[in-house]
Amino acid sequence: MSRNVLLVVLLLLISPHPKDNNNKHRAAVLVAEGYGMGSSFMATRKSRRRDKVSLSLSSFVWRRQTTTRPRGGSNHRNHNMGLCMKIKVGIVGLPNIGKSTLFNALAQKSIAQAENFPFCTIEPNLAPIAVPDAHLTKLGRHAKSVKVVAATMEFVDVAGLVAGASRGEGLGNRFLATLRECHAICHVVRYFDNHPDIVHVHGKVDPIQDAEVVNLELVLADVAHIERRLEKTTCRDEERATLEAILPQLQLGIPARSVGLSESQEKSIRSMGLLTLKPVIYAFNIDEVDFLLDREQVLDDVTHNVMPKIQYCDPSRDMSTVVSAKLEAEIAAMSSDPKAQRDYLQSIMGEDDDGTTTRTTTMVDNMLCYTVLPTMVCQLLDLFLVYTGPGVPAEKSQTTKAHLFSNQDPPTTIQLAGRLHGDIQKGFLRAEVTPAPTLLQYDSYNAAKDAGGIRTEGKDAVLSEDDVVLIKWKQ
Ligand SMILES: Nc1nc2c(ncn2[C@@H]2O[C@H](COP(=O)(O)OP(=O)(O)OP(=O)(O)O)[C@@H](O)[C@H]2O)c(=O)[nH]1
Ligand SMILES: [Mg+2]
Repeated sequence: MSRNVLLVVLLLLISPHPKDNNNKHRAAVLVAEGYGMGSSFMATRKSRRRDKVSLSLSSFVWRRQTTTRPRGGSNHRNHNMGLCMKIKVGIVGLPNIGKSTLFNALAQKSIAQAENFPFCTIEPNLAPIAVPDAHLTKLGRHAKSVKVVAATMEFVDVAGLVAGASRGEGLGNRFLATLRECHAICHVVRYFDNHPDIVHVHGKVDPIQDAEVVNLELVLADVAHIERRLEKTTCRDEERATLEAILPQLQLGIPARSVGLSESQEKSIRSMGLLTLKPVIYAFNIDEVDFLLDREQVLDDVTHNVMPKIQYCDPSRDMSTVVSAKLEAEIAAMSSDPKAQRDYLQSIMGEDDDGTTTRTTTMVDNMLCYTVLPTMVCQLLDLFLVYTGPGVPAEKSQTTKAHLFSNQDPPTTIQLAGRLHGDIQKGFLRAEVTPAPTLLQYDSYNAAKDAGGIRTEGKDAVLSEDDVVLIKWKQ
């Protein structure tokens, strides 16, 4: 019996969850998708290490199938980023290229339906994704907090875009309004081409052309949006002049973010939510074996050889990364513990041929989409974190919390107080402020205070990155 057939038979026989009717189908699909050892996918893999990794991947799927644990369900200005506004990132791309799979990997839960047919997603899926944070856990421990609460940004998974979407093709304009509310765009591009059974709407995998189709639709959607706005008599002065300046550029295929608008011009058209004005991260969805073994090489290739060839993008401003949506979603479904995920990935990657491993723990942490993408969004939108909780008497609160702000509109202490609670803002007396690394040098908050490591500020003091803030207020 071939290894493939054996794998299918075993998966079908030892279904861990009698109620899970999808398991049989899923087992067959997984093998068909190339996880089985005898597939042509494997045959094309020459190197021994690659074979080893692929073998680990097939046993990874095996373990995943036998687990009964239930699945849970810059250079850009951001004038539309109010102090209290939740940062939103829209996931776009052609249909059936792994957007929902990536969304599930980001959320670490199976929220969005991800199936092998185009337009699987109709209604947008939303999930808060934690902002990677170097200080929060340490601050929580330092303050003996019972709970730490990470800052989050919301990722929105929408329906796939096809050529003509701006004119209503596919699911058309239905979700463009959702995207207009987003602060940044994560453009997913299919880069894995070793799974012919995963339907491609153009019949072949061509990352450059695929990205261009989507980009062009965003450009055309903006053209139509601007033309409609210019017809209105309420569009006047700087807004009109700015839109009139952008329109011919868009018609040449230049995204609004590359037009070189002044701060005031950008402000004047803020409410339009132009899609091509939003900063973009290209997430190339690569083959799982490449992701595990050649991630840096593929990343280098997409950055230097693919990105510059994509039309209607701006390689000087847009960012790019590689993800392995399927693998990352599967790992998330296996365990929600980042350490277990990391250990598992390290075990799959194993050692190099010379017996050494070049993948440090940090490197593994930094390759997963739930770390990489929110970090890139922070860079693109120039966001930073401040913390509250340390110094607050235990009887009042035992939570250390991170808050996300924009460097282009940094908060004052009184504004932070307002975000915490209206009463705290109303009763504001003063604020104690210290950078997190400074506070962490002392044994406790009081020790830092006694040693003069904490400064006192009034209500108009502007906060900066990593500040730990204690607001003193009267009830
Ligand atoms: N082999 C492989 N398959 C993938 C990968 N990412 C997604 N898929 C598969 O591609 C199919 C489509 O995935 P989805 O996440 O539903 O794609 P989508 O872009 O959300 O599709 P629409 O919602 O229809 O636009 C599913 O069968 C996934 O399992 C990947 O990285 N590798
Ligand atoms: Mg989808």
